[in-house]
Amino acid sequence: MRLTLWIDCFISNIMRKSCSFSIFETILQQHSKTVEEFLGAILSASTRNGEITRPARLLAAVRYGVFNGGKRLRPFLLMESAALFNTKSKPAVAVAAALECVHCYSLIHDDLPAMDDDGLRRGKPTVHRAFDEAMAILAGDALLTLAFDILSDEANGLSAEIRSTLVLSLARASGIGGMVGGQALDIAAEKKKLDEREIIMLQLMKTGALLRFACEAGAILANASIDDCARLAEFGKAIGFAFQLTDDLLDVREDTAILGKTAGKDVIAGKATLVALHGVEWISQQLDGLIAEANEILQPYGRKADVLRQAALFISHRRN
Ligand code: GRG
Repeated sequence: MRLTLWIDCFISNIMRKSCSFSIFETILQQHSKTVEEFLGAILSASTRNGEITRPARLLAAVRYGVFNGGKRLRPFLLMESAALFNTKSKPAVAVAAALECVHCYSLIHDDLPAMDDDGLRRGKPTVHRAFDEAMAILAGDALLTLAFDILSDEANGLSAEIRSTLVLSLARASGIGGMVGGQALDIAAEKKKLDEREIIMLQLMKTGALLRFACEAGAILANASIDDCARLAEFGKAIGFAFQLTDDLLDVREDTAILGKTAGKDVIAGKATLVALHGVEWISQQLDGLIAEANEILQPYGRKADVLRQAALFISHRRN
């Protein structure tokens, strides 16, 4: 192992035990507030040009599924990736809000009886429990559609070319060969034991694709070079994998009250996860390697990328 990687692993091990994420947490909260304000305005009862009316119960279900205490990690990653390239914040907020719409839709649909059948999300009753199944399906559909509305709207201040690149990238990340495809593989995995390669593929798609998009999109909207876009995509891929490994760990380690969603579901469903396959210690080592990799990818950006470095650490130490 290269010396720098070894040092990174060593530091991340120490930080794992004693780390405080104060700068990261402050900026996470600031970005979260900005994105929630944007979403609050766009999810008001007022119609937008071309709409007819917004049914009150549907709007209430959508708002319930969005404003229920999410960490807003994807918007944060997107806005901080964009900030590396000194871009204006207005377009980044809009694109971040669009991404959060897709994320919230995925959680609402994931909780449905036909999918994970979960009653708890972010510590509160899931949308289909608080409203009903039909409303939860429609709320998810409305959010997915709204995401592409926001991305393609010239009001976000981006050029037509960048808007269409973002629309295409988000469609690819969230659709049949991305998040939705990953969910399909996950459902199939209840009946078929997966090997390591198949589990990694599933995770890259189901959870990794949106996290990767978050980082790459920051560079795309800032009109960064092809190399920078590729670098941020690689960073997103590394932390996306770390995010999922931590999620698997949390499922076996934490209880429902801390997670805000039902704990132990993977074990109960007999799902093949990398924790089940290799054990907790192996996961810890992988996480250290991924943090080191993420740090190395960010090297060209120097201290400017410190907040993203902290984010990588947070992702692999989070408790919910
Ligand atoms: C139903 C189309 C469809 C897709 C579902 C992403 C997904 C695919 C399902 C989510 C299931 C799940 C809990 C996956 C683990 C990783 C994950 C996405 C956790 C939730 O993300 P956080 O922790 O959530 O960023 P918050 O609540 O903070 O927004």
